[in-house]
Amino acid sequence: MRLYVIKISHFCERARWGLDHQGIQYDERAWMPGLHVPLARRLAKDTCLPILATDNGVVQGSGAILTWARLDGGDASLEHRFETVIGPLIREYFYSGTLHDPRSGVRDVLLQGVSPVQAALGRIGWPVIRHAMAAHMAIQPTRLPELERRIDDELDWADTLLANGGPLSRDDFGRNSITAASILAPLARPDALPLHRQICLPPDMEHAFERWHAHPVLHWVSDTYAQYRH
Ligand SMILES: N[C@@H](CCC(=O)N[C@@H](CS)C(=O)NCC(=O)O)C(=O)O
Repeated sequence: MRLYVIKISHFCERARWGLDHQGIQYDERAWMPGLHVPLARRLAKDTCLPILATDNGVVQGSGAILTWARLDGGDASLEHRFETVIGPLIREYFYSGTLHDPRSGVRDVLLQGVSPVQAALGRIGWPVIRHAMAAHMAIQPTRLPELERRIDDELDWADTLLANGGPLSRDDFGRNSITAASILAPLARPDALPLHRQICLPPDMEHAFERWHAHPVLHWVSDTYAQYRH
């Protein structure tokens, strides 16, 4: 079995963690952003990663992969919010602060783990890739304050979710915890995901990270990684 990923993607981490948690063996193949579009289309219906290729066909998308791995117990509204609101929001925030800046190191992080040919193509084609990514996700440094405010709201919501002891509970580790912890991981930067620490963020973003550090849900993410992600 093979899991196709963009290494730093939090959606790919969600699928990877689910498979690991279920004790499913696979090998991982990293693709560079941009080239993943034609490569994914050759395998599956959509251009999205992660894709899991099994003996019986392909499974595309982190939620579908968790379901395929029989990781049940997901709360539909929690998953919907993390998949369609919080996940994309965090991604846009990261790229808005880093894609345009060669000092951020984001290019090298995005090329980690890809084949030497893809890495060479990625370095040569970076101006085009960067441009295409920015256009595809409406990435602009001027959006940072707006995105930061929206992340504030989502972290408040996630704090409340955790405090209420509903689908996200400190005492119950499973699909909901894997979903929330992996999607929020870029903000908590746990030790288990060193790539996130390799990106150099502008000072305004680092200030936001310091502020966010006070959110109980991000402590919970770090604790959950330390306890369950080996
Ligand atoms: N809802 C999907 C989202 C996956 C997603 O957005 N993957 C990104 C990588 S972070 C991707 O493949 N982006 C490229 C594209 O959509 O063409 C999931 O949970 O798997």
